[in-house]
Amino acid sequence: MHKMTTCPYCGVGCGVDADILDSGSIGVKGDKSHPSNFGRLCVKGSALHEVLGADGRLLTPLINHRPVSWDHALEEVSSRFLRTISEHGPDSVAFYLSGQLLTEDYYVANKLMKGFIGSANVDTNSRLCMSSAVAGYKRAFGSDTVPCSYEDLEKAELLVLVGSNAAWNHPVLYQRMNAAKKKNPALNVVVIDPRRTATCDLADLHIALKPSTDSELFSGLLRFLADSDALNETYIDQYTEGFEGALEAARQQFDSIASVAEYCDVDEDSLSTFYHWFSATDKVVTFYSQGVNQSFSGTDNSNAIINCHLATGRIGFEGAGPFSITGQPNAMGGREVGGLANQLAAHLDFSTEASIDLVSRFWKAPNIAKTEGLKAVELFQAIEAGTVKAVWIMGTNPAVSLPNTHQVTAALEKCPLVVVSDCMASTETLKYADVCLPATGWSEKDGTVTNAERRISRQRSLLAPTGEARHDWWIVSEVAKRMGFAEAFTYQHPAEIFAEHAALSGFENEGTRDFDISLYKDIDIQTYDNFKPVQWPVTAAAPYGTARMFSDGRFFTPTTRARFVPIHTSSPVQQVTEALPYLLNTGRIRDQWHTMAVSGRAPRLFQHRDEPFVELHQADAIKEHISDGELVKLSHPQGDYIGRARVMASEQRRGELFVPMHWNSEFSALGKMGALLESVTDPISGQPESKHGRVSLAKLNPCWQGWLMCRSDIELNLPVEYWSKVPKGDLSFYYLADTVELPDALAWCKTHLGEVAVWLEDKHNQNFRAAGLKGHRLAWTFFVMPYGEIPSTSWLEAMFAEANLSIEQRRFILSMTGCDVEDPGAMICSCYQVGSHAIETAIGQGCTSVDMLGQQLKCGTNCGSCIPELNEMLSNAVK
Ligand SMILES: Nc1nc2c(c(=O)[nH]1)N[C@H]1C(S)=C(S)[C@@H](COP(=O)(O)OP(=O)(O)OC[C@H]3O[C@@H](n4cnc5c(=O)[nH]c(N)nc54)[C@H](O)[C@@H]3O)O[C@H]1N2
Ligand SMILES: Nc1nc2c(c(=O)[nH]1)N[C@H]1C(S)=C(S)[C@@H](COP(=O)(O)OP(=O)(O)OC[C@H]3O[C@@H](n4cnc5c(=O)[nH]c(N)nc54)[C@H](O)[C@@H]3O)O[C@H]1N2
Ligand code: SF4
Ligand SMILES: [Mo]
Repeated sequence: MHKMTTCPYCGVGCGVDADILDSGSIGVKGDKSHPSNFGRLCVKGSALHEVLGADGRLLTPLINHRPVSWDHALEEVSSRFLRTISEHGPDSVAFYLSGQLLTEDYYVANKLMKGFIGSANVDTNSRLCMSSAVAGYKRAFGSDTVPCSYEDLEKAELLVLVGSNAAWNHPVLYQRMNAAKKKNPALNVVVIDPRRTATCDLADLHIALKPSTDSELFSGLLRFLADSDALNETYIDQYTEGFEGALEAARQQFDSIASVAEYCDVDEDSLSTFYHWFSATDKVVTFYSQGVNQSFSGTDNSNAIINCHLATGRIGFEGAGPFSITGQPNAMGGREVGGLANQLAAHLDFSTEASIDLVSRFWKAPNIAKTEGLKAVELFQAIEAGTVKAVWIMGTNPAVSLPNTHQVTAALEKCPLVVVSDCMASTETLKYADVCLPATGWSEKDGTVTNAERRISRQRSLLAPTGEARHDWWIVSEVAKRMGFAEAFTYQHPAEIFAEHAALSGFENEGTRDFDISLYKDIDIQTYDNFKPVQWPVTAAAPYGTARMFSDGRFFTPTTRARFVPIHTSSPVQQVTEALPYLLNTGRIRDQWHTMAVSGRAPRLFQHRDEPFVELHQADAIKEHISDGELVKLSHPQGDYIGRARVMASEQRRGELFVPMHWNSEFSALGKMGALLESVTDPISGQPESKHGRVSLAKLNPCWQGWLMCRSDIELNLPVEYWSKVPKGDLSFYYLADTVELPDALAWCKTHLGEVAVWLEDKHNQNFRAAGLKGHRLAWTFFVMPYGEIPSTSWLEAMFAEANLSIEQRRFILSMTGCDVEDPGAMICSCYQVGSHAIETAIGQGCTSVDMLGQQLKCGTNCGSCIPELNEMLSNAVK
């Protein structure tokens, strides 16, 4: 049976056509009818069926890590929340939510805390993600409105990608941009990013600016537009206010392109080309993401961009607009329900008595919160300070993803009550939970999500919940009932919650608020089940939704005019020092999702990058005596990080390092980058400065390194300085290294791995090899090698598959020969499992284009995420 649903990873929100098989498993492909992806899926979306199943799931509620009944768990949560509130007031409790919850889950949690408990201490991981973009839109438009549609990316004649690595992080949109560029060669693409990323493959111009100089770069553009007669005076006069102030501020900052170029440390000609393109092109979309948001000046960065669009009137028509792209599948839905601590509900906030009164009457909630609550970083500080005494974390892993994770874990350790709702059994945050609640995950959940273009789609339930997992909205409603709010939380089906959310959006709205989906205020279950993707607002006047906002030049400010914001120069707080001389940039890789709780279950998703790493410029590598592939340590007084060096010729600026945000103590000894970042936030939005840390860098110099392959059910406690785990189905592979000698490898094996069946030691060459058996099958293999040598492992996996290992095969394991499984190299095309070695061979044999490689090896012909890398390999071969 086929059901249409939505991918739970990124904010592109691709439609998925799920085939529910009789075996209880599912097959996935892109939903051809979904207007966001038209049948395409990227590698993460195509691997969705590989992350299902009961393995690793949280299966029952736990109190103090021991299984209890649901009744018991719900009673515990509600009674302890009630007690805390009665002793210390409503602001002594908090919820910390996630852009990965469904709108219905989010709505219910927000309603309980803000409406009934009477505190606005509800914040979300979107604080770390979108809050600067929200604040920027609100300052400019009076509302948190994303004006554009994906279609605009295709209709544009100039696409400016700022702080976005869309090739890896919004792959299906990147493919749409790529296709648009092929169709319209006049389309210019500019990428503004300190790193040369895979996205630059599409770029006609890459501006590798000094980190955190974006607002200055766009202020420089505003001044240039004014000086080159490229302003849209009519638009400015009719539809905006505050232009003179913004221009004056820009003029105070810079007097020439040269001065901007010097400030941003970029080539003047490139900057000038960009400025000229921008001023000469009407259809411009500026597409911006975390390089803009995760900054001390994230809100100003947004407004500096929006200022340029308003000054040229490039908003509200096809192919134009300032387009902040959301990251999580339902970041936008969270904004709709008011999931941030400075929002109330349905795009209403705490700024007027009237809006508080409106929501209070709608919810019939006399005890409604009256003022803003604590934002994520402040919230965990308040927990540590003891003012917040009970926290419920749902669908996020703050022990990894917040800055200064030591502070976060210290706070959780101290907090009298930590409740965590998660689908998975093992995350860093769950370790600190007093109560763990098993939530249903993708394929089980049922509700709606809103993607980056305001398009609401259904996530449909395909399979029965695993174990005793329950829907998040159900869990929250049950707690609410037990807290004495039964009347307001009687929901039996997500459709009822959606209908209420829709009704609130239209309640006394009369066109005063952008978010209005009141057409659905009476939606029934059947219509909800047949729901087709649609872009809000959806009202009686716009029953098929709204692709583009602000076409009429009217905004949601008191004067209906859009506001220019004067931008002043600002510097990041985490400046490098003599002791911490390297700037730390953090971000994403192609095949992993955040803290790997879910994507870390699919071995295929480790084939592209399988260890924490540090990317650095070759000049810095030479200076620090670091070679490519060696282990390096990053240090900060708050904590350390160990990863493998990836020495870059020119992709990385000098003095700057890039590390992935994904690894954590579930997957590596010291791979958690949040440990290195300080709790610095944008003063307006409260979003952390996650792209601008400071660290020292040194080579690790281990005395030995080894690798371990074992069956995943073996319990391990590895007392080594560096380990990193690569899941391989029912096997786990570990990289190991230590700066402390391993005097007796055999004894080490016996202590940490169990009985040794065969072993071999060559002290002279520092080689040690051993294996353990379970019956006639391999249980583990452990190899110690001189530092620097990392042989391929694929042949070993074949040995583990043998049910009856012959004596000869045991010998092969020790000699590491005799196996004919070929090493594929780094997995470039995850869809068709094409490794770098096959691609290099094909290039050597005469393939000169991505198309030729695709014809011969199929690589790049499914999701296309690897095309930038294929191009890079082709151009390296030419060199
Ligand atoms: N594969 C994958 N895809 C994802 C996710 C994932 O975990 N994995 N997560 C999703 C989520 S929640 C989000 S929010 C999005 C994020 O999507 P992106 O914003 O594209 O992701 P990042 O890699 O965090 O950062 C983007 C770029 O910002 C650049 N940057 C750093 N500092 C600056 C600066 O000062 N100025 C400029 N202009 N650029 C800078 C970085 O070098 C980086 O290349 O991705 C979504 N998609
Ligand atoms: N240094 C640095 N830090 C960053 C970033 C960065 O670029 N650099 N990016 C930031 C950004 S943009 C983001 S969005 C955050 C992401 O950071 P997190 O939100 O902490 O990351 P996830 O790993 O996605 O955590 C989601 C958790 O929710 C669980 N889960 C999934 N679905 C459900 C569900 O339906 N219900 C429940 N109850 N649980 C569920 C998963 O198992 C997982 O444990 O990280 C932020 N932190
Ligand atoms: S681009 Fe990939 S991860 Fe994002 S929604 Fe589409 S399939 Fe999912
Ligand atoms: Mo995000």
